[in-house]
Amino acid sequence: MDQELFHSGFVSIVGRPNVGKSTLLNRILGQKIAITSDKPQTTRNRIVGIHNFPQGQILFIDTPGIHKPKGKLNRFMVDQAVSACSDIDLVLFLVEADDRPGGGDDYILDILKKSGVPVALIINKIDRVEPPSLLKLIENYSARFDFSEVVPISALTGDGVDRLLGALEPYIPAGPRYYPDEMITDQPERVIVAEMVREKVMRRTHEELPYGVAVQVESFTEKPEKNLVVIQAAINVERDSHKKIIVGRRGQMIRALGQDARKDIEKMLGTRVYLELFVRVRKDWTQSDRMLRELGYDG
Ligand SMILES: Nc1nc2c(ncn2[C@@H]2O[C@H](COP(=O)(O)OP(=O)(O)OP(=O)(O)O)[C@@H](O)[C@H]2O)c(=O)[nH]1
Ligand SMILES: [Mg+2]
Repeated sequence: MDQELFHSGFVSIVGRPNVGKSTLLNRILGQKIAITSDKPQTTRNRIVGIHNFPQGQILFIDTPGIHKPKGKLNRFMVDQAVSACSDIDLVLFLVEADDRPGGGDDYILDILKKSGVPVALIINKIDRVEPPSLLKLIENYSARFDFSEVVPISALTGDGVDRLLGALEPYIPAGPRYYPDEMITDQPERVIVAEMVREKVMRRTHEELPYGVAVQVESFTEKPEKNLVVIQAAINVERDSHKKIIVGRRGQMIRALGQDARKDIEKMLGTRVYLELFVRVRKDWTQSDRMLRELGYDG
């Protein structure tokens, strides 16, 4: 990279649900801005993470996993991801080291072929496999697409991530600083707070419930003299029966969710946090254009 010039570029992180895209973004930034869970379809919006280095800036775009969408919310999610596959400098196509290429990958690779952008194959979760099995996997994927780079990593342990950053350099053209260098994401604090609450719901609930949850921060009051932020957030669910589960017996579940979320939020904000959660039923909101819009899923 030319040392005289500033370089900047956009790099999307794309792949099937649950392959570790958001974990990778957090690992690159060294800070948690994107939520993660062991359930597919955790991420719903595009999230920009800003990676600064002395001579440049890379804008990484975390995207929802690309899948066959059923329903309006899922269609929104997939649109978010697909739109991050063009007009950028490089795509990181993430796959799992202990999986094999399938129809879901072919679907994404077709989109990438049409967009014509360079694509790096990033084989994630190498902590789960023995190295020889990677060769076969690389061969299988390489037969399907002409990848510009192939980089094995573990987003969880950080193994290979510095090498990945080095491999990206040639794809980052000369360009301006898009964001001030103290900024780490385009997401407002309130949005990340809401996402952190949703993450705890994703992690503690099962079946269809987590997929019908949307969180809104209703108030966010800073009390600098007390080194405290007071936050009220609503957990929106689709049904009365889901509300019961989120509240839990004698309020046990909602208390646990609040405690988990508060720890993450305190870490992010660097202050003490008083977090008040409540649950609201918005019947079948994932199917209503109006309610999707109100909850921030409106393209
Ligand atoms: N063993 C292992 N697990 C990983 C690694 N990277 C991510 N995971 C786990 O994989 C699961 C999914 O991670 P996410 O980062 O939420 O995946 P995602 O691709 O963003 O998923 P969606 O947002 O649903 O598309 C989580 O349980 C992670 O802890 C890795 O390198 N090794
Ligand atoms: Mg994600």
